This record gives sequence, structure tokens and C-alpha cells, in this order.
Amino acid sequence: MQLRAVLGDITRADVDVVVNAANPGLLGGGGVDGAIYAAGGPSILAECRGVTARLPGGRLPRGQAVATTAGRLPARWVVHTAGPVWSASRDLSGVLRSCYAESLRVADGLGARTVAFPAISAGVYGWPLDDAARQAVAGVRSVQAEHVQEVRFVLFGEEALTAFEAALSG
Ligand code: AR6
Repeated sequence: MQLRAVLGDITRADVDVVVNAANPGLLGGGGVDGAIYAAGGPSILAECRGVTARLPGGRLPRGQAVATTAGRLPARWVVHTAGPVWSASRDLSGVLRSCYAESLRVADGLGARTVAFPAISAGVYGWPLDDAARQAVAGVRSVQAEHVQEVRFVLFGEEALTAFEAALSG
């Protein structure tokens, strides 16, 4: 599995699976989530409603992942995962690594060859970028994928790119 980091808008990524930095309700929001729903069209939200209706309490636990189709995005599927909100007093890094590992497992189960990830939890959820990048790389590397050949971190801004390049070379 090849891992690389690039600058770009994840909604435009030419990959089989785009991972969404969602929230447990899966009903949309800002950041990556808002951009995916806006660019992909209403079918993604409609599928998410069906998914949450089958989940206990109507919520996706943080660190887990579920797939929908991708509407009008270039990707075939969106894998939705809810990251942890940054906490200075509690170590939730295992939950963040799990977002990457579980999303990759779901993507691999669909037969995806290419997967694009954003910097989960590093926006609205406030996770410091350098550590978010380290957890991302560790989470992806913890999985032995059968089908996925390329994991692409698609990032907003030079600061994020630098953080992910450092994590990838570490
Ligand atoms: N392509 C690539 N990266 C992006 C894009 C994009 N189109 N848009 C933002 N980023 P965030 P979170 C970067 O806030 O922290 C939503 O309301 C952004 O600069 O999208 O996990 C959800 O519904 C940052 O580096 O995700 C949840 O409630 C990174 O992607 C909550 O926000 C992640 O930022 C999730 O917060």
C-alpha cells in the first residue's frame, strides 16, 4: 500500500473511496462534511438517514465507519467516520487512529483500490495538526489491506501538507 500526501479539495479526488470527516448523527455539517454533501448531491444524505435509522440510538460511534454511494462525486463510495473532539485532558488518540483503520477496512471490504482521507478531527474538532497527522499515518499503517493500493491524504493548506509529509517520513 502506497501512502502519499497532496494539497487539494477532497470532493474532487479521483479515487474509489472518499472518507468523510462526519459527526455521529451523519446529517451533515461544515468543513469536509459540508463540502461532500454539497458536491455529491442529496442522495448521500438520503442514504445516511437510512444508515443511522439502523444504528443503535441513531448514531455512529466515534472511531467507527460506514459506507454510502457517492452521488455526483468522482468517487464510487463515501466512507463516513466521526472523529473525536480534541481534548487536552483525555487521550482520545486511539479513537482517531480507529477512524482511519476502520474506514480503510470498510473501503477494502468494498474492493476499493484508491482511498482519499482528509485530516480527520483537525478542523472543527480542534485536533493539533502535527499529532493528527501522526495518528492518521499510524492508523492507516495498522491495516493489512487486500485491495487498497493507494491511500492519499488530501489536505487544505501548506501547514497540513507539511505535518503529513513529516508523519509519512517518520
Ligand atoms: N478537502 C480537503 N480538506 C478539507 C476540505 C476539503 N474540501 N474542507 C476542509 N478540509 P473538518 P473535523 C480540511 O472541520 O475536524 C463538520 O461540521 C480542514 O481544513 O472538516 O473532523 C462535521 O459535520 C481540516 O484540516 O473535520 C463534524 O461536526 C480537515 O479538513 C465536524 O465538522 C478536517 O476539518 C468534524 O470536524
